[in-house]
This record gives sequence, C-alpha cells and structure tokens, in this order.
Amino acid sequence: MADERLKGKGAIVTGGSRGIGRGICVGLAAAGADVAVNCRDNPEEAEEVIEQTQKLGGRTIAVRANVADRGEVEDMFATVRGELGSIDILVNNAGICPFHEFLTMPEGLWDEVQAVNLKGTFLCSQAAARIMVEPGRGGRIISISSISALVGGGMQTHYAPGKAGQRSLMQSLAIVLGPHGITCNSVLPGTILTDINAEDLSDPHKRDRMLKRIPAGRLGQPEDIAGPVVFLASEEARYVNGAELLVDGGLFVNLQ
Ligand code: NAD
Ligand code: RM4
Repeated sequence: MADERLKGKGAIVTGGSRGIGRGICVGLAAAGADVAVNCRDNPEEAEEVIEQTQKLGGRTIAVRANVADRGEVEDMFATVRGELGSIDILVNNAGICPFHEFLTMPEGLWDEVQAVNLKGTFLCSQAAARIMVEPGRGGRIISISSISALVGGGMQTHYAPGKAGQRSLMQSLAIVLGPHGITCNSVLPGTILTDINAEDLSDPHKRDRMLKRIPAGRLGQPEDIAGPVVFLASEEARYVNGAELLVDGGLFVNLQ
C-alpha cells in the first residue's frame, strides 16, 4: 500500500538537489508530499531529483535562492506557496563545511559559514512560520543540525558552533511557535557520505578511524536521514516539539 502520511502537504527542502537534501526530497515525496527543491544557483541542478520524485506521484518543483539572502528567501516562499498551494513542512538542510584550521581561520570564512548554516535557518524558518501561523494552518520545521552540535571538531571551529546554534534556535522556536500548532525539531546526522566531506574522508587514516567508531559498521548514506525527517514531518510526531534525533549509527555513544 502506498505511503500517504504526507499526502496533500507542501514541503520546501533547502539545498535539496544533492546529498542529504536530495535523500530527504525523495523520502518526503515517497510519503506523498509535494516538494519544492531549493538550489542555491541553478535550478537545473535539481533535474535528477525532480525526475526521481515525480515518479513517486507528487508534484515537485525547483526553486532558486541563496538561503543567506533575505530577499531571495522571501521570493522563494512566495513562489512555492503560489505553485504548491501551501507550505506545511520546511526542512532547513542547506549547509557548508569548508574544513579549516583555527589559527589561520579568516574572519570572512567564519561569517560565511554562520550566514548559510545559522542565519539561513533563521531566515527560512521566519518566512515559513509567517505562513504557518495563519489561523488553521500549523506546520513542521525541521533543521538538519549535526553531531557537531554536541562535540567539537578541530577543523570545524566555525561549523560546530553554527550547528549548535541551529539546534538551539529550534528549541526556542518550539516555544514561540508551539501554540500555533507548529513543531520545531532538529535531526543530528553523524558522518554521512556526501560531497561536503568527500575530500576530508579521502584520507584513509581518517576514514578508517571514523569507521571503527561507528557500531553500525558503516558510514551513513543520505537515505539514512530521510526516514527520521519524514517521521518528524508526519502526524505521528505531533507531540514531538523542541526535540532532536541523533542519527549516527551509534557513533556518539561509542566513547569508551
Ligand atoms: P552537500 O554539500 O552534499 O549538500 C549541501 C547542499 O546545500 C547543496 O545542495 C548546496 O548547494 C546547498 N547550499 C549550500 N549553500 C547554500 C546556500 N547559501 N543556499 C542554498 N543552498 C545552499 O552536503 P550534505 O552532507 O548533504 O549537507 C546537508 C546538510 O547536512 C548540511 O546542513 C550539513 O551541515 C548537514 N550535515 C551533514 C553531515 C555529513 O556527514 N554529510 C553530517 C551532519 C550534518
Ligand atoms: C558533519 C559531521 C561530519 C562531517 C560533516 C562535514 O556535521 O561533523 O563528521 O563529515 O559535518
């Protein structure tokens, strides 16, 4: 029987054309949602994921916007609302992690990481919430934070604080938006193989060390994140608000 948990729901996934975002778009579409795939630069980047999601039956569109730019974000939400009819689910997935050591970290790189990962989450959440607070609507805001919100990273002194901020923002928004029937939660992936870490994990020593720490015995795949996001977007998760779901194959707890 077809999964219809999200039938009739409109969703936006930022940074949806690649990696984890792409897996989430496919997961939402497989559960019946209509999906807007956000791309930073070129909507053609979304062609493959649109082909994949359309086969699943729902409507899928591509929409361009830099999530760090308020004007572009506002235009994106207006376009998606017009095209899909409603916006019930926002997944703040867009993110960057330009690995860099601390002592020589340029101020501009720090700013860029916070602008995309944290301010982008603020801008998109605010734009979504302004629609979701309208009487009778409600909604779901889900942010793809990280295991890096819980632990440090020697080459992530810009990224980890931003990811912790993203998780913290969801907690505060859960309080503000809960009375409007909007839940705000975070998903914290562990190490998932995507373009963001391909170069970092090409170091066999690093990859091996990471693999040995993961009780599941493998690095994560984008599809591993989709199920938890669909759950948080669904009616089954109606009473989950201000929470986080760590999806890391057991990496975090494997310390001793
Ligand atoms: P990725 O590089 O494959 O995908 C990132 C996506 O974000 C791309 O589609 C990119 O175009 C988009 N993006 C970047 N800047 C943008 C902007 N300004 N506006 C709009 N879109 C923008 O990496 P990924 O691993 O799929 O990362 C997705 C999210 O998951 C990120 O927030 C990342 O921090 C988080 N995450 C990843 C891992 C991992 O191990 N891969 C672990 C934890 C959290
Ligand atoms: C994640 C986590 C992963 C890393 C990516 C880039 O949040 O820290 O281990 O590979 O970021």
